[in-house]
Amino acid sequence: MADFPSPPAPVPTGLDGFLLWPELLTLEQQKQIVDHVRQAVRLAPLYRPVTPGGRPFSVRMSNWGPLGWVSDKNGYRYQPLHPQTNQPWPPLPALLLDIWRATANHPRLPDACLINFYDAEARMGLHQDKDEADFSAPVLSISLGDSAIFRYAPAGDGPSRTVKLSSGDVCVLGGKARLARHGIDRILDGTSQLLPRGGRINLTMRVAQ
Ligand code: MD3
Ligand code: FE
Repeated sequence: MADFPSPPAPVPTGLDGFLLWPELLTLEQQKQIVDHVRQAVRLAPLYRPVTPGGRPFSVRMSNWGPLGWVSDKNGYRYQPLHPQTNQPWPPLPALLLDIWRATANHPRLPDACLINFYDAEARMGLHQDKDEADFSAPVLSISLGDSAIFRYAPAGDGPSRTVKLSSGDVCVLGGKARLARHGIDRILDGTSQLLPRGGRINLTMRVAQ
């Protein structure tokens, strides 16, 4: 069931369509989601993709859902199978779908959720999410564990800004923000006790197809 309350007003971000709810998730919900991530990565292990140019990502990844985002020498795409196990990705947990229904304000449910794991040294360069078929659907992001410095800039020209994303924060990137340039400058090591061995998990739900 849609067992997730309506969120309060999001905080201002200076970018139309970038909705941010700091600490929307309770500690209990965060622990539940971490538990789901542990189960997922037992079946669909975190792995380190390489860029089409052959450079390994510093972030390790897995996915939930009928489709998962992958990158290799052939490019970026969504595919139904884990590239190393050749097994389907595990199904999206109901709690995550409930969070989507409560915040995304979109008629479709996500068919993909990328699981990103950052150790203290991992980064993600400025990029746009353009591998999805329909940009009218938003992307929803959940941050867990150590805080991160998130950088974002308008789709075309314009200066970038940064905001700290902390454990339990939820953001929705829709409308004009859907094609915003964005990335992770750095992880703030030791800022959360949620993950016993530290690091940061980011989950991004998407309508891929
Ligand atoms: C802005 N992940 O997986 S989440 C990614 O924290 C990605 O792991 C980052 O960028 C992370 O592609 C940022 C916040 C986010 C997600 C999707 C967006 C910001 C976005 C899509 C459009 C604009
Ligand atoms: Fe992205």
